[in-house]
Amino acid sequence: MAVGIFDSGLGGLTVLQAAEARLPELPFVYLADSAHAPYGVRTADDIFDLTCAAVTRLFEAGCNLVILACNTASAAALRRMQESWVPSDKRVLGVFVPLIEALTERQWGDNSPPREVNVKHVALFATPATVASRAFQRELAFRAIGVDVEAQACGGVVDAIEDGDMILAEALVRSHVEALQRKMPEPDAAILGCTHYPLMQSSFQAALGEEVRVFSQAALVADSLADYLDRHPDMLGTGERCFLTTGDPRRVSDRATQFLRRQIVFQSA
Ligand code: NHL
Repeated sequence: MAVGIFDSGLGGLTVLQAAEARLPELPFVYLADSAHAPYGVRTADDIFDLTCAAVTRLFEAGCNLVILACNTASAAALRRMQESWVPSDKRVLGVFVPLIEALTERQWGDNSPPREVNVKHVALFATPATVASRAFQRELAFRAIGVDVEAQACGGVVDAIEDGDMILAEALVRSHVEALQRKMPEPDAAILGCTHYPLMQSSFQAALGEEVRVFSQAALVADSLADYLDRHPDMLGTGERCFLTTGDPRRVSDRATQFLRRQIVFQSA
């Protein structure tokens, strides 16, 4: 049995790379819904339908555990899927809980009541759909009290990164950080809540200032996955590794090979 890793595109490969560093033997199936990306500007219903279709494909490929590496899918679809859709012998996990556990210094799966934590002012940078869902604030409220969250939808940043225009991406990051600072002058932590933003981590850090702690998902999600598999070894077996896409496999393989700087071959989902 392999672990399924889902993203709307290739940004989730950063999570896969961190998971492989942590668990070198991990069998996985990575699915990129390239035909329907970007998700970040879609409606919640649309994101729910697309994510269910993609996760169904990963179940069919033999995955009993699926990680939504996509923040937008985690924000707009995960809770609804868990409540009404995921079969009882399967698990679907998202990226927000690991981020929030790190932010609030909680152990994995600590379900004790919400309590006061060290961070008070948190800036969230994400896609418009993630910001509109308010999923981050809802998940945080289950775990912490007295934390003020200001969310900034970072329009244009993913498109600039996808186009390889890093100068534009950096200028946009600066302007989104300034917009956030007008609402919250002194955040003590910042969450990079989108698969693509870790690529701009140093620009976010520079614009926010060195004293702001910046959390980004790849390593945190990989640590949570390793913890989860320690506790549920039955979820893991042997299996192959493969990359699937709903888009054009040749084009997606070329982009992925550039992105990870190693040969990646996608097959048609
Ligand atoms: C993913 C794929 C794209 C393909 C072409 C243009 C822009 C793209 C933007 C993204 C970003 C992605 C999304 O689907 O919006 C971000 C999402 N994975 C997230 O919120 O983590």
